[in-house]
Amino acid sequence: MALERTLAMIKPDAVSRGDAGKILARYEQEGFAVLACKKTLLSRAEAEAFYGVHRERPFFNDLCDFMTSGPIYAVAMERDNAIVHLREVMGATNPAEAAEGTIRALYAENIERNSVHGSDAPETAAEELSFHFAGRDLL
Ligand code: FUP
Repeated sequence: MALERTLAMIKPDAVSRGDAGKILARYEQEGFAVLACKKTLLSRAEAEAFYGVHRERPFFNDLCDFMTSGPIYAVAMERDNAIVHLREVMGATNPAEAAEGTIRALYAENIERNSVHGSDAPETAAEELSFHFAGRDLL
């Protein structure tokens, strides 16, 4: 399987608890190479744009409040089968349904404060990587 790139975010709940390093270490253990990593605070407009696909959903406003409540880590990563593998390591959106040992089972507080994001398909991975990083940043 060819190398693939994906975009991870470590969300404000995990960053504020001091869990970002542990989550990054897990990604490295899983064979991901970190191409770029930055700590950043999303503006309201950036959060709304990033989650634009969910604009009509009832949780959209709360989600944008949460995602702008503190710094996040945006992480560009590379691995064989990166997109699917990251989603497996993350676990289900709702931590109550996340498999044992997944990041959301280990760290997430609830379906909103669920610690991590990972791109869900090649098209979104490309969009989300370029949302956070210029091509020259990916080393
Ligand atoms: P995921 O791809 O697992 O991050 O999940 P979704 O794209 O379905 O949802 C994006 C984010 O919206 C989730 F990470 C958290 C938030 N969300 C809620 O707060 N409530 C919901 O019922 C569903 C999603």
